Amino acid sequence: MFTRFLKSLFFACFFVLLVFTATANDGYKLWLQYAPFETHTEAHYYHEYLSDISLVGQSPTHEVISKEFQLATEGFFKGSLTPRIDSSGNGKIWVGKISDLPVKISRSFKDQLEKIGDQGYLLLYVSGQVIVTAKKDVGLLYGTFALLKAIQTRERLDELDRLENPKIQTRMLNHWDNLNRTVERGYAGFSIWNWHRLPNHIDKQYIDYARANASLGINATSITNVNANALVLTPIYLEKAAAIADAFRPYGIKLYLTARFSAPMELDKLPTADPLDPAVQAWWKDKAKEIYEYIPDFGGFVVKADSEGQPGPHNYGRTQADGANLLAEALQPFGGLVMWRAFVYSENTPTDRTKQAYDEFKPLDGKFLDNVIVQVKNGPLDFQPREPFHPLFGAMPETPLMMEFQITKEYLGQDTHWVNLASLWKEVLQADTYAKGQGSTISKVLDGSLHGYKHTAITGVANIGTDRNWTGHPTAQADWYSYGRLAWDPHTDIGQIAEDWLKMTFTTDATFVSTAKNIMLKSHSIAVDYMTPLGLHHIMARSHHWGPGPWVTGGRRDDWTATYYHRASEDGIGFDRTSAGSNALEQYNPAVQKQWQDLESTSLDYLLWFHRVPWDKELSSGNTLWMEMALRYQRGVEGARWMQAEWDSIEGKIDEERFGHIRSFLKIQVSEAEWWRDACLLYFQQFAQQPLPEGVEAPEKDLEYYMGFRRFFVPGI
Ligand code: GCW
Repeated sequence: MFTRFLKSLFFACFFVLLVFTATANDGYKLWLQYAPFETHTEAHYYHEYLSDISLVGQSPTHEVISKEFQLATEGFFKGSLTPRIDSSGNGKIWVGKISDLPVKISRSFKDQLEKIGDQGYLLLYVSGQVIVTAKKDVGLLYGTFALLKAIQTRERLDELDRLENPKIQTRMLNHWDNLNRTVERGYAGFSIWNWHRLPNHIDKQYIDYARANASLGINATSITNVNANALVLTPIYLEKAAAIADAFRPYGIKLYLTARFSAPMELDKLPTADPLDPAVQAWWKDKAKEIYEYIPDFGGFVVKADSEGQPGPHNYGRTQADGANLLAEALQPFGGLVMWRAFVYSENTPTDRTKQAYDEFKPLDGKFLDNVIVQVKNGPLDFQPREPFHPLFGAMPETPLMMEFQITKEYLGQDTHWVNLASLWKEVLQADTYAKGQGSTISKVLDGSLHGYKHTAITGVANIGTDRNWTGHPTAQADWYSYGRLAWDPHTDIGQIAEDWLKMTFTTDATFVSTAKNIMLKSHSIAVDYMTPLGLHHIMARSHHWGPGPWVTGGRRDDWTATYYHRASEDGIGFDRTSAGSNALEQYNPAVQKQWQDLESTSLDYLLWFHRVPWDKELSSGNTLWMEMALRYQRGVEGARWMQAEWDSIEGKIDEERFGHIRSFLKIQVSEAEWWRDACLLYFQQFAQQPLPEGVEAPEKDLEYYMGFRRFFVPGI
C-alpha cells in the first residue's frame, strides 16, 4: 500500500516537472531525444524494465551500452530514475552475447541464434525478461539501440521477437569536409572535425556523432573531402585521424580517408604518380603500412580520380582499374578496401556526359582487385532532383558496386527546403535493372544477392556540420536517419522510417505523426515539380547551385551549363538520349530501354531526360508539353504552400523552438518554389511562345530580373 503510494507520488512529481520543461529544444539530440513519457501508463509500463538491467560481459562497447541506458533512462524519467545495471543476469532487461546466454535459452532458441550474423542481433521476450543478444559486441550495441527505439516508439516489450542482420556489409558516410573546416556542398555550418585541436581534444560532438550513427548501424565513415588534400596522409594528420578512429572504435565505426592520387608527388617529390611505376607502387605500400601503424583497423581509401580537376590514372594513359589496383594492392595485406568512384567524366570527351562513366567502367568489369568496390552515384549525371538510375547498376556482375547517395541537398533546396530524400532513394533502390530478368532491383545489386558480390557497401554524402542541430534544417536530420535505415536494409518501408523518426525526434502524438509523415512522403515530388518537372535536369544556378538558372550557358565547360542539358528552342525542349540522339539509352538492359525509348510511353517523370519534345506535343495527360510543364511548376508551388498549411495545423504539438524553426524555413521554401516556377516558366516561355495556361499564377517580376539576380557567399562551395 505504502509503496504504491510512493510510486504514484513519484509519477505525479514526474509529470509536474514535465509540464514546466517541455518548451525548448534545439534539436542537438537528434532522434535520440529519449523524451519523457507522455502518459502515466507508459511511464509505469517501461519503468519496470528500465529500472532493472543486466549487462553481461565487459568491453569498451559494453561501457557504451551502459552509458546509453543511463542516458535514455534519465531522459525518459527526467532524471528521476537511475537504472540499476548489474551483471547478475536477473534483470528485466538482459543484454549479453550468445556465448553468455543461460543454457536453457540457448537451447530453446538454437535455430534463431544460429541465424545471427556478425553484425546482427536478436531481441526476444522470454519468461519475463527482454533479451538482447548478439554474436559480437557491436551487435549488442545495435540491439540496445533497437530496444531503445522500441521504447521510444512505444512498442510493447512483452511481444518482442526480432532478429536483424544488416543486408549490406559496409554502411558508410562520406564527408566532403576540407582540412580548413569548410564543407564542400555543406549547408550546416563548418566541419565538425576540428583538426587543429586534435589529437588531444576529443570533442563531445564526435561521441554523439558515433552514437547517432551506431543507432542506425552506420559502421564506416570517411571524414575528408573526395576533392582531396594529400596532407591528411602525413604523420601530423594521421595522428589526429587515429584519435578519431580510437573514439569511434567502441561504436563499431571504421575510419576511412580520401586519397589524393598525386600524393606521392606532392608529399615526397616523386617525379610521377603513374600507377605502373614501381617507385609509386612502393610509396603507396609504405604509406599503407604507416597508416595501419596509427590506425590498426583502418577501413581504406575513398578516391575521386580523373574528375573535375582531380589527378588520376588518365594523366599517365592508364585505366581506372590500374589506378584502383595500385591502392588496393597496398591496402590488401591489412584488409583495407578501396572505394573508387565512378564519377569520372571530362569536358574533352565528346559524348553525352551521362554516358561517360559507363563507357569507362563497363569494359573494366572483372579487372579490379578483389578489395576494390566501385562507388556509383544513384544517377548518371549528378544527384539531380530526379534522375533515372545509373546504367552501371546491373552491368558489372564481376565488380562489386556500391551506391553513393547525397544526403546533403546540393540540388534540392540546400539547407532550407524540406524534402524527404528517402522517397528519392526508394525510387532508385526499387528500380529494376533487369540484369537477370524481372526483379533485378538495385537493392539486390547492393545487397550482393544479384551478382554474389564479395563486398557490399553503400555510402551517403553527409549533411552534417557545426550547426547546433547538426543539419541546418531540423527535418534534414530525417535524411541522415533514413539513409542509415535504408543502408541497414534497403527494403525497409519509408513510411515506417518517417513514422519512427517523427516519434523519436518529436512526439508520439498521433495527429502530429500522421500530418508530418504525410508532408514528408509528398515533399520530394513537390520539390521536383517546382524545380525540375518532366525530367528536366541541371537547370540550377552556376557554381553554388542554389536557385534556378535555366539560362546558364557558355563559360569554361559546356557540360556545366543548363543549356547543354535542356536544349530549349522554338522547336521544343529536352535531351534526346534515344538512338536518334546521344543513345545513352543503349547503356540500359533492353527491357529497361523499352520503358523509355518511345516518347509516347515514357513516364512523364523522365520525359525530357530521354526525349526532345515539341512544345505543342499532346502528352498522355491530355495537355500539351508547354501546358503540362507550366501546370507542374504551379502544382509544385501549391504543394509547398500545402506543406506550410499542414505544418501550421499542428502547432502546439511540439516544442516552440523546432516548430518555429521549421515554420520559418517553410516560408523560405514557398518563396523559393515561386522563384523557381517564375524564373523557369518565363525563361522557357520565350521558346514556347505561348501564354501561361489557366490556373498558373503570373510571375511577379520579368525574366531580366531573375536572370540578373545575384547572391553572394552562398554556402557550400
Ligand atoms: O556534384 C558535384 C559537386 C562537387 C562534388 C562532385 C563530386 C566533391 O558539385 O562539389 O565534388 O559532384 O561528387 O565529386
